[in-house]
Amino acid sequence: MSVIEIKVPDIGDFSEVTVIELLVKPGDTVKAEQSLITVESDKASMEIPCSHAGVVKELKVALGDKVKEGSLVLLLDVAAVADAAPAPEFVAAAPDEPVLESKQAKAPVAPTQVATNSVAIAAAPVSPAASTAPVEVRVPDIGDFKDVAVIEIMVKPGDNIRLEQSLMTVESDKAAMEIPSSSAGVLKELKVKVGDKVNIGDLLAILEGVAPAADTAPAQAPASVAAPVAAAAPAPVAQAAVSAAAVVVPAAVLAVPAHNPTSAPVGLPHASPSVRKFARELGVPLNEVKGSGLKGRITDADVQAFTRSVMSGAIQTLAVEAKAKSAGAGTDGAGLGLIPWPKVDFAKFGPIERKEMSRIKKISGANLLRNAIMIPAVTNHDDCDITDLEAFRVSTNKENEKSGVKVTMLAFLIKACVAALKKFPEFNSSLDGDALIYKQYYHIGFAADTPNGLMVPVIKDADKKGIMQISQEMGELAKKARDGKLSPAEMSGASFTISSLGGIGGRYFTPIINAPEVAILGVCKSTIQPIWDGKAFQPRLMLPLSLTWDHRVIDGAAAARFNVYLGQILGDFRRVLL
Ligand code: CAO
Repeated sequence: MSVIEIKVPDIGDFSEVTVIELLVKPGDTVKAEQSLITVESDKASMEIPCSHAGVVKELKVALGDKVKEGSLVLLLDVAAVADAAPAPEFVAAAPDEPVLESKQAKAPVAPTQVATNSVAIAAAPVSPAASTAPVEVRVPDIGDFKDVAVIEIMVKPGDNIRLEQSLMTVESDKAAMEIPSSSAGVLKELKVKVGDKVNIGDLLAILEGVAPAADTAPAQAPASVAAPVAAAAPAPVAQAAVSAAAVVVPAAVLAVPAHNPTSAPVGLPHASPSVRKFARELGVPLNEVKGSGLKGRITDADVQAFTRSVMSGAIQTLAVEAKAKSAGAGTDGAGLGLIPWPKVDFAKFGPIERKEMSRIKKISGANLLRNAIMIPAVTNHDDCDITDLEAFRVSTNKENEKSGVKVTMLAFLIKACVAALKKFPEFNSSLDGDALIYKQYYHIGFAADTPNGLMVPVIKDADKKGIMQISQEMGELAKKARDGKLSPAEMSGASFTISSLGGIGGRYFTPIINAPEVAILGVCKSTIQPIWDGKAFQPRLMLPLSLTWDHRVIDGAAAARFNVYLGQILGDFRRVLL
C-alpha cells in the first residue's frame, strides 16, 4: 500500500472556502482528475479534482469545514490502482486558465469556476511528428461553460496556423475566450461558423501539414513541474469582463459581493452565497427561481433571467401574487409592486429589426439596474478652471512627443481624485452592513467605451504612480479593453471610478455608481467660458464635473467639498504636493 495525501491546490484569491459537497467516500476508486469535493467561497464554487488515481482511504474533511490551499482533503492509496493504470505525468496549469484538450493531450476537468495552479493539470502531450495527416482541433476544456456561442472567427481555410494562434472567440454569459490552435499547420476546413453553439470536445477545424515537433511541447514534461501550460496545451484566454473565475464580470458592471458572514441555512434553495446576495439585492425570491446549474444549482444567470422575465411581464401572475401578499403588510421594496414592462408590437408602426444585445451589455444592464435602484444616489455638478493645467498638459505632450505616451486630462483627474479621496476617505469606502470599509489603497477605475460595451479597467495604486506612468497604463488598458483582451484582474479592485466623456462632448451627466464603490466622477468636455474675475470677464477653460455619491455614506456637504477641493487641485496642481 502506498498512501499519499491529496491537498487543496492553489485556489486563487480565496483564503478560506467552505466544503459544501463530498463527491467521494472511503473505498471509492477515483481516477486522476476526478472531482473529490465542492468548495464554495462568497464568489465561486469549485470542484477540487484528484491529482492521482487511487482508492480513497480516508476523508479528512467534512461538510461545512473551512479549507484553504494546502489543507488535507483525503488519503489516497495509489498502489491499489498502480498496476491497472500508472499515474500520468502532470504539468501545472497557469492560474485561471482552463486547459486545452487536444488529440495529443487529454486535459483534466478544471475546477468548476476557478482554475487552479497545481490541480488543474494536464497530462503531458506527446509531440506530434512532422506529418501531413489531417489533425482535428476541438474545443478544449473551457471550464463550466456549456453551449458557448462562436462570436468571431479569426482564420480562414488556407491560412497558415501557428501553434496556439487564436482561431476564434467564443462567448458565454460569463466570459469571452479565444480558442487557440492545438497544432500548427494549414487550415483545411472550418467546422463551425459565427453563431454556432459549441461545447467541450466539439470539432472546430481540420489542419493539414502539421508542424514538426519543435513547435510543440516536449514529449515528457517532468512530473509536477510548473511548466507554462501553453507549451503543452494552449489555454483559452479569458477576456471580457466577466469574472470568469467565478464572478469575472466587468468591474464596471458587477459589484464584487460584499462580505456575507452568514452561512446558508439548511433548506434554502441550492445557490452560492454570492448568488443569494445578488438575488436579495434584486429582491428576487430564490425559491421561485429554477436552477440551471449542476444539480439544479441556481446561478447568477438564473437570477438575471428571472428578473428579465418579471420585467417583461412574462410572469405577471407572480408579481400580482407578490403584490397581493404584501398588501396590508406594507411594501418592503422586495416585491417593488411595479406594473409590468410595456409589451409593444413595434412592427405595427413600421419596419423593425431585432438584434440580441452582447453578453456584456446584458450583464452590465442587470448590474446597472441593481445599482440604480438600490443606491440612493445624488449627483453634484460643478465646473473647475483647468486653463493652466491644460497649458501644462499640452507643453508636456510636446516635450515628450518622442516617448509615444500621450497625456490626457484623465491622467491628471486620476491623480487629483486620489488627493481628494485621501482628504475625504469616505469616498474611498464601501458599505458592509452597518459598517464602512475604508480602503487604504487607491485603485482608480476608468470607464472605457468599447465595441462590446462599457468596460472599466483599473489603474492600481494610482497614488504611487506619476502622470506619465498613469497615462501609459491607461493607454495600454484602454487598448486591451477595446480589443476585448482585459484580464479579470485588470478590471477588479477599483475603489473609485471616473467616467470621462471629455473626448466626446456634452456638459453634465449622472453616472451610476459602480457598487460596492460609493461614488463616481463623471467628466465632460472642457470649454472656454467667460469667467468674472472681479473686474472683467476672462476666457477660462472650464471642465464640467458630475459627482454621483451614495447618500447612505456621504452627505451633500461632503460631496460639495469634494468637488470644490478637486477643482482647487485641478486649478493649481501644485496643491497635490501639499
Ligand atoms: N475636455 C476636452 N477635451 C478632452 C477631455 C476633456 N475633458 N478629455 C479628453 N479630451 C480630448 C483629449 O485631449 C483628446 O484630444 P486630442 O486627440 O486632440 O489629443 C481627445 O479628447 C480624445 O481623448 P480620449 O478619449 O482618447 O482620451 P481620454 O484619456 O480622455 O479617455 C478613455 C480615454 C478610454 C476613457 C475614452 O477613450 C473613453 O472610452 N471614454 C468613454 C467613457 C464612457 O463611455 N463613459 C460613459 C460611461 S456611462 O455609460
